[in-house]
Amino acid sequence: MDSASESRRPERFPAGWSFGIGTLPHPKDPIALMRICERIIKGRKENVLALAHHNADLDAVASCLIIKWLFPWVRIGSYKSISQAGRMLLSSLGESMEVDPDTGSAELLLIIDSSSPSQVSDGDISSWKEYIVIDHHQDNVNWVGNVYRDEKRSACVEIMLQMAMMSGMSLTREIAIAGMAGITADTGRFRFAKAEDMAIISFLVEGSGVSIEDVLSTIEGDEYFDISKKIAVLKSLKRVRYQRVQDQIVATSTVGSFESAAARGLLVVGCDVVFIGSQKDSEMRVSARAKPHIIRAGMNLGKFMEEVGRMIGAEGGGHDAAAGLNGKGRVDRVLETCATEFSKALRAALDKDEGTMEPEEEAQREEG
Ligand SMILES: [Mn+2]
Repeated sequence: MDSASESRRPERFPAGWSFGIGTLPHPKDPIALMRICERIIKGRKENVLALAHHNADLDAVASCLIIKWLFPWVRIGSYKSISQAGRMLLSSLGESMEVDPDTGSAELLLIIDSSSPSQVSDGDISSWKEYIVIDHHQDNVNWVGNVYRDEKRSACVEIMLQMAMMSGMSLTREIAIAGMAGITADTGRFRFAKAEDMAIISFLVEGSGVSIEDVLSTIEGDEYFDISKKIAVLKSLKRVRYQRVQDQIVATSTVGSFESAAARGLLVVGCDVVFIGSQKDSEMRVSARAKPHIIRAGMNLGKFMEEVGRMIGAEGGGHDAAAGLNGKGRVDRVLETCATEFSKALRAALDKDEGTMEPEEEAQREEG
């Protein structure tokens, strides 16, 4: 889309923005957010760096981009790596982002979408001169100092949109695409979206002329064109092993890479909980995903993976429906432990719901 879409901008957003129902929700703390904008503006002759978390996802990349468009002197970067989807968004917008930028030289760091120092550093931030955290995670309690946290926002990029509006920047096609990409990703493609998120999307679509398809094709393009990802998902289907717990399927499989794409694939075809492993020499890694009804039954994958990690001497943790584990060892054994222990716990949780005991289900196999 080009200037043609500009002319479609509705007149009721003469400045391109407005706070309120159907547009942008009011900032949690407008004064604090304005102060952050002022601090960045004061730093226009300084070395200012917006830093996103390890393997920066769409929300983190989109948030950094909006900051950069708002305040062009801000450098943007990501700790260690940028996710595949994040890289696709960058290339589709003709933008780039530094990987592992030098943080010691920055006079001001803006920490984006990161709930703890370990997500943006090796844990030692003593060389940082000044930093401001802008985040939306509920568990963001690990920072000391200047933190702007709005846990009501489904995506960090929604806070950046509020900053853009406050700063008087007009809504551009690029801002709309970045905003929609961040929200689409962090709401699980709208599965967990709240009315406010949909109102923001609606506002962005109406105000910019960008379509949802423009955004989805940008962020889903890898599913059409990344042949190694497609093959990884197919291999994970071929290698699946599963056990039944009442009416639920607990599955494991292995891939060489693209664990999360494989996990998503297995959930789509009918598994309720999946553990996807990969092995590189003596290092193993497991990604776990569960459907929402498993969480509602009282299960928490983050806590579960943390416990398994403790049992086998590995690092585990994450969120309730998406978690991971990594360390040394044989991934097939770890997957077996995950499936057996999770099934046991799930059975107990479901029995508690039902008040009855089901007979043990035998593990079933389907090996390709
Ligand atoms: Mn986020």
